[in-house]
Amino acid sequence: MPFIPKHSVDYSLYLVTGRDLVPPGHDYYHTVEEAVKGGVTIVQIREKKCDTGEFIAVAQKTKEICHRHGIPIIVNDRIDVALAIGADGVHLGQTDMPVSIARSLLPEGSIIGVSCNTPGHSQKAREDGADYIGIGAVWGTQTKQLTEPIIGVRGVGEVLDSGVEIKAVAIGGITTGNVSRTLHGSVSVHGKALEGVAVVSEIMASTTPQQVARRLFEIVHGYKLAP
Ligand code: TZP
Ligand code: MG
Repeated sequence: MPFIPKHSVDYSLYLVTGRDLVPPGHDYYHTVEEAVKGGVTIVQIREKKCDTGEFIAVAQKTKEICHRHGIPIIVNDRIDVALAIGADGVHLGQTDMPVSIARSLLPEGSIIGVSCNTPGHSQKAREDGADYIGIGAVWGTQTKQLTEPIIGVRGVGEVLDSGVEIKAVAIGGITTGNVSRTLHGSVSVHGKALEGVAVVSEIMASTTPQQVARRLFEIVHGYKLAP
């Protein structure tokens, strides 16, 4: 059974890790902990360049930080790693394991998120029983080699509408400078809004991750109180 009950998960500020982005002289675990102290509400561990043993070791230590602060940890792509460390859930791309199979393998109560880029994706994620969706890329990003077009805030609104009951975060190029525009501009024609934003480099590459996370959280929180 995951540590964090899924009904209580707050998607306001979703940190996706990027170990290689941490500035020289700064420590990855310290960056994550500082960001959590600043207001990150959920963490996804994303490792594209290491072997399974290292992934598990880094994920385990990252989980300990998250759980010490009472927030969930989600593993990108790898169900086996999620099971190995007792994560709260997994995040799946469009070409990863189908939601139904992931659900059957993971403990009851696990969180499953899906990356969505089109209204068809979010409709399917909802039908498949995903818990949340990540929509993007909303802006240009250096962090990931994109295989799909950048969809902008208008595109995010369209994807939001089709997956209407699922909680959603936007991802891709989100910074303290554009987070407000991202939230306001993404509201769909039917009034569906984002639950939060997911960021990688704005926090991971910062020399002051706690301050950056706090600023992002304040903006998201302010928006949710008075949209
Ligand atoms: N999926 C879509 S864009 C992206 C992912 C994982 C990377 C976002 O990184 P950043 O640094 O917040 O632009
Ligand atoms: Mg993937």
